[in-house]
Amino acid sequence: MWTIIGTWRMAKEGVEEGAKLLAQGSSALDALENAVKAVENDPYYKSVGYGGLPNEEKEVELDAGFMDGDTLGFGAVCAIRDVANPVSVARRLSQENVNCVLVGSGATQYALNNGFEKKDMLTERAEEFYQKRLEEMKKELNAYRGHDTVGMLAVDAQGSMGAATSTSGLFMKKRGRVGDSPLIGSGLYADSEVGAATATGLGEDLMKGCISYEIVTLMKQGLHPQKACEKAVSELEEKLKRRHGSCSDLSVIALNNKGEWGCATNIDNFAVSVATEDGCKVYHVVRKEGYCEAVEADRAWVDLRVEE
Ligand code: SD4
Repeated sequence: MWTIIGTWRMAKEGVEEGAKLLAQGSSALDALENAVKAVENDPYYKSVGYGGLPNEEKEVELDAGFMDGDTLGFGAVCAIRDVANPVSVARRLSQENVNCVLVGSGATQYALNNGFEKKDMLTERAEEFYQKRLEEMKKELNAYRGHDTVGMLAVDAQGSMGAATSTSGLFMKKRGRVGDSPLIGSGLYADSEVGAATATGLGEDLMKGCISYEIVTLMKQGLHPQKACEKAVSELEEKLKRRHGSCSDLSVIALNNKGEWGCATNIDNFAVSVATEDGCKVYHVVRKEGYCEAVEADRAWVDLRVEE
């Protein structure tokens, strides 16, 4: 038994690649790194890796996190520039005992010193979006519209688990801004004795609930991943509305060490990509009264490669 699951439609090709590896007996960690790399390398997706949208200075600053659910080893890079695969750097850092989280030029320097590929991550297409948004912003449109993170979770045939994230964060963010995605407990968490979780949405709000750690804790208390996701999202949304005055997009997925998975959201267009021995499927996450339902997406929609 093995399972790999990722946030959004954009995870699909990566999830399929991870699934191939898991089927051949690879570790969850190898499957995750390769799966996330596939999304990072695809210039079509504007919120992860190559082709990701830049900050307000037109620089592509990327965040990635990686967690080994067996050892609890954790590594992350924040606001890294000019490196092809931030997730691979995060994985390497998860094997270190100190200096596991590196930011900005320090993260880039570490990556290049350790043989990771240097790459200008700004594509022509991303630059066009940037120029267009500059024009739109003159009319005072919200700069932050359009942001997704790929977060993936896997359990392998040995029962080992991991979690990995990668994102360009918010479009038009301030230089140096870091979201939840590379932060342990907020953007991701994995514990092979229980399960793993990862989040996507507005980092500033997801962080307020340390939502990935919260979901793993709920699973540890015996909740099914689906119930744990629903409870964590609805409680954080309620708490933020009541005490902070507002709550933005919160979407999460979780997987336990039995291969059971769950997903929840407070928005209308969240989707998840899941692969098991039975194949790979993409689901829309549909909000119902008090719960969320994963409804399989039709083939035509999947083939459109919608960027949610
Ligand atoms: C961030 N959580 O940087 C990320 C962005 C994201 O869907 O996931 N958007 O705040």
